[in-house]
Amino acid sequence: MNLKLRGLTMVKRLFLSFFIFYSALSAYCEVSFTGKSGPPDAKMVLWYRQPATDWETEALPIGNGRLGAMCFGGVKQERLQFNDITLWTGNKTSRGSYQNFGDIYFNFKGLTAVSDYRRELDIEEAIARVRYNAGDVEYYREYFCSYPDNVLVMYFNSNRDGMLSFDIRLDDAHSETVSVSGNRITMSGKLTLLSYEAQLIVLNKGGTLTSSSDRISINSANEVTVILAGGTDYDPAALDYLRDDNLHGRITGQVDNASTKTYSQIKTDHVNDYRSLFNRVTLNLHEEKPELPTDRLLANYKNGSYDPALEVLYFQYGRYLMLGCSREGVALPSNLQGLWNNSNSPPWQSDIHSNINVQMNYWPAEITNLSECHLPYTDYIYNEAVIHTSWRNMASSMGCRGWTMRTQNNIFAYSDWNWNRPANAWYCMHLWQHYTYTLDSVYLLNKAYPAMKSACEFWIDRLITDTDDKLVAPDEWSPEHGLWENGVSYAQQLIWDLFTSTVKTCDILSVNINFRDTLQNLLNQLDDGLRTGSWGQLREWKYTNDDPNNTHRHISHLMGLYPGIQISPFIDKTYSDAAIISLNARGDESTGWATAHRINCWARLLDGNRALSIFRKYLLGGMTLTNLFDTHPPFQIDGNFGGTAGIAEMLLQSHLGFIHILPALPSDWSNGKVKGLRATGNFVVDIEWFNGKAASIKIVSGSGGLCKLYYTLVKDATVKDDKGKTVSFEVIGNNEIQFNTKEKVTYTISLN
Ligand code: FUC
Repeated sequence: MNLKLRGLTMVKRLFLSFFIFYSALSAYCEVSFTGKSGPPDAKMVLWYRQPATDWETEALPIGNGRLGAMCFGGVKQERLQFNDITLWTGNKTSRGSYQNFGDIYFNFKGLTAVSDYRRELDIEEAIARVRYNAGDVEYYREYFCSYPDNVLVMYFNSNRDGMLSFDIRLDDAHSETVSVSGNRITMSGKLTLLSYEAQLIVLNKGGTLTSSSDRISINSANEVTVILAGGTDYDPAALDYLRDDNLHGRITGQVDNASTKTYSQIKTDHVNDYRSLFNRVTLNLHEEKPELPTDRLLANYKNGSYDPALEVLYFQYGRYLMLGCSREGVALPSNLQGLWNNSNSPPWQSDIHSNINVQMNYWPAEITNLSECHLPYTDYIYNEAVIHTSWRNMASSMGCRGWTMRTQNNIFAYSDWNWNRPANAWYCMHLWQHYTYTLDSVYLLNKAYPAMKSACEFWIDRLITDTDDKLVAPDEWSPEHGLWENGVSYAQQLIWDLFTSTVKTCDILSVNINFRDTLQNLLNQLDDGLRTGSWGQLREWKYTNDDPNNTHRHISHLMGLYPGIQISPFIDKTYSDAAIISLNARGDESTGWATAHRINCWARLLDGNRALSIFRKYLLGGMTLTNLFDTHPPFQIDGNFGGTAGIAEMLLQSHLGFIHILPALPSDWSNGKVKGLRATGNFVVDIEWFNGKAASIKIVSGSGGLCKLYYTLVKDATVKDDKGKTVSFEVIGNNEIQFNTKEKVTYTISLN
């Protein structure tokens, strides 16, 4: 009896599981897929032979620095989930979280079988595409977020007239009312503080357009363009964070303006704008264009088939993502997910996380020649440190001038979780770095220096004299583990960096000489956070002993190695050797961003093979999803940016004031060419190398001035200007020369 019952239950269970499985697949299986599409024409492209079913791992991101979307490429139903980087709940007194904006759904009529399906993300043009055949009709779509027009554009076409029939719906992620009027769908609502609105407009050529209460229907059109604008009333510089304008009027204007242009005009303007930044850098590792779709390429890579084509694509994808979530004019840095988020309660609120994550998002900005993309972060720092009061109030709550913060931060300067006081110095590293690459002294004076000076004042008031007579930051932490104590290496190294760069700033600007001298005196007495320990390691704490078996993801005591400038084999091998011991003990395997930090550290230690092996095994080959998003897990974009920076750092370094060519070239990349990387001093550098040796170097001088160049036996090189005239140089050593440059002149250095 019992057995019989159990038997029946099992049959029922089997039936039920089959039913659930079948229902889950039915959305996908309603359409049959046949044929195998070949690769797209573009070289820098992610492509797949099936639609995305999962947002996090498969959908493809597009963005213009403020507005972004994730594209699924469904055949029966297309979905674009979209975001605006300012759409947050919370306010000045509550954390809130970064929000999903909504979804745009397209339901296609009458399609049951398609062949040669392909969806792609062309990162040469920043356009996502979908194409397939149904019967004898070829369908194609294009999606992009235009920076010049500030809209999301979705375009549908086919090779025969009258073949496009579908419904369009707009879903608000906050279930507010959506209204349809003619060819326009509008949604709007209010969160804790901010109001938001999105509008889309549908423009069809041929066929008919009808609308009902919740959708717009297109029947038998030849071509359809859908334009969406969305935004909030957030203003990063206003004291109440609210923009004093008519949100509805602004969004209406954006959609209307864009819809006066033809699709091809909007697209041309978008592509020209995007290319003017993206095309500055090319990397060539003698790779061949892959015949395999990106998911297959990645699966093979994870099994040890290290195709350099995927490595180059990953490098450029980091630059693409930077352009997608951080563009000039938006004074908000990219968050933990850049700007792509499908949840109203995302992990860590998808916040501005101050103890490595937001900084890592900007590691590739200068070196990969996207300096303008650094500005949303530097503007944000200026606004919060100088204009607003929250960060300054946190400092004054400790009896200090200046500004500081905690670890988790929303876009209204609300800050919570553990104190991260030294983040002020780390943020200032970015302010200073932007200057060292651009030599923009107006920016240095007006934007960087006020925030840097104020951060110094915080530490002037906060530092105490330790038992060894050194100045230390009291009661600090090494993110994110261990005890709170005085003189933690993380804090000391960052304060050293802040004081050092601020002294240089005063010298460059010839301002506040007394303040400069005070800082210099403090610097002389400051504990610089560098000391070796009993097992040869670089100590993480001044008092607590380091555990050689500690494999924590954070390596906060190596700030001075990367991204800082304090630890280098060129400066003092005692500390760079100790850093090697610490890094070995921590291990290569970690979470997404943490592997990226290790890659950059090994590059700074001039060990390209180690850097590449971590990249291959643990970042690209470990913590990378099918859509090439980095996973912590879950998806967190910092690792993408850290990975891109790491590759650049293997090919060029200039943080010590000289341009070091191929400082950490891995032996597996023995032949290659990189064009357009940037060095400090406002130089742009191209390098071509064969058999592991640089053959020719081109340097464009952006501002004139002395160019110091470091490379094996560079003393035997010849240097010519762009008229072919030999340029004389001074030999500093076998491997280092220096020569004067003129603004906008290109120098060619030939090595024997
Ligand atoms: C840092 C890390 C965590 C996570 C969080 C968003 O605090 O330690 O692992 O990445 O940021």
